[in-house]
Amino acid sequence: MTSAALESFLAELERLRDAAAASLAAAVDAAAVEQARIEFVGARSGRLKAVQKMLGGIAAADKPEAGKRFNDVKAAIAELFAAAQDRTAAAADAPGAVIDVTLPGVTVPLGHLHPVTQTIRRVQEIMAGLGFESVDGPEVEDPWHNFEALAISPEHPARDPLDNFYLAVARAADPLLLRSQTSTVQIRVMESRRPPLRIVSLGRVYRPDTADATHYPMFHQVEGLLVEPGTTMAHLKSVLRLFASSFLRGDVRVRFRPSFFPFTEPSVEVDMEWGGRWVEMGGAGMVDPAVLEAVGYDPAAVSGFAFGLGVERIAARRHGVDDIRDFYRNDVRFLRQF
Ligand code: FA5
Repeated sequence: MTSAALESFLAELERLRDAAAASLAAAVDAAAVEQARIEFVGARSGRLKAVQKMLGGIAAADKPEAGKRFNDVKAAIAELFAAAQDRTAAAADAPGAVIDVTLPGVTVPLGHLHPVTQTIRRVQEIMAGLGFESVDGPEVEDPWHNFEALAISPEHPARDPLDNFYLAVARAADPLLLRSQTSTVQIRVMESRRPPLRIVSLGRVYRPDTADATHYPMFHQVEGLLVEPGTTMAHLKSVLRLFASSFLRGDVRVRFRPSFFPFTEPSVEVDMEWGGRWVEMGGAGMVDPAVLEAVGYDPAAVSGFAFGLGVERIAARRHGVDDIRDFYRNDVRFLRQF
């Protein structure tokens, strides 16, 4: 059992340590630190010395414990002193010091926007010039906006759980998923507005694709939608060609190849020629009348076009990057180049 003498010795040690810490924390200059030094660790009448004297009254069996605790507190106080001395010395340097304005400054390294973000902003800027307003949509979607309103039927393979990130938190009767395409935003905008419409939406989409030079499981798309009376494929091609020429800086040719998307009719794959090579950039087509009906528009009165391009793909094309995984490796030597 701990003896009463040891207990009061340890309590005294603790009080001493706390008092020294408080006193040093309050010391604003070297003189105050020196005063605290004399009070606590002064060789003749310091408080530490007084506590040390109490050691004599401690039973022999308790001595090792008492001695160890004494040394610990002594070391802790010494550390507090060193820190307070450094602090007050640094402060002393500051206010009175003469500032030499001719010394070279310290350069603060500045970062910049990620190339994918730069691409998104550039696309928004170009499309704004063509009258397209930029809008956002949620990344967590319901099957209505990701599939049904886009005429993707329940048995369509695009809905397969192996091709989508369904969320485990959702209820079976009420599933949710990370959107697999930005075409969801077409529906959200058409549900809440009346034509005429010209919007672009740029954002993240998710697919369980294996990463390779042209695929990543999280990537970005640019969705474009125009709904106005009398819209034709010629308008679609002109807009894409104007966009491509501005974005890739040159007279870029655009080619359509017949394709299929459940929500456009006719549907095309969009290729762009750049540096003598044709590259697939995305899909497009005339908004299917079934989609116009699903959002309450009259397909007899309005028509529209839509397109969806891969942001990483167009960024890679623009900058001569041949592996889109480089955008996400976080290697600053690569990112610094943009
Ligand atoms: C679509 O996603 C359609 N929503 C496009 C569309 C919009 C068609 C409007 C008609 C009207 P697709 O699955 O082909 O289509 O993807 C479009 C583009 O996204 C591709 O051409 C490619 O550039 C890019 N892309 C697709 N998967 C990946 C991936 N895993 N990583 C990076 N980019 C991808």
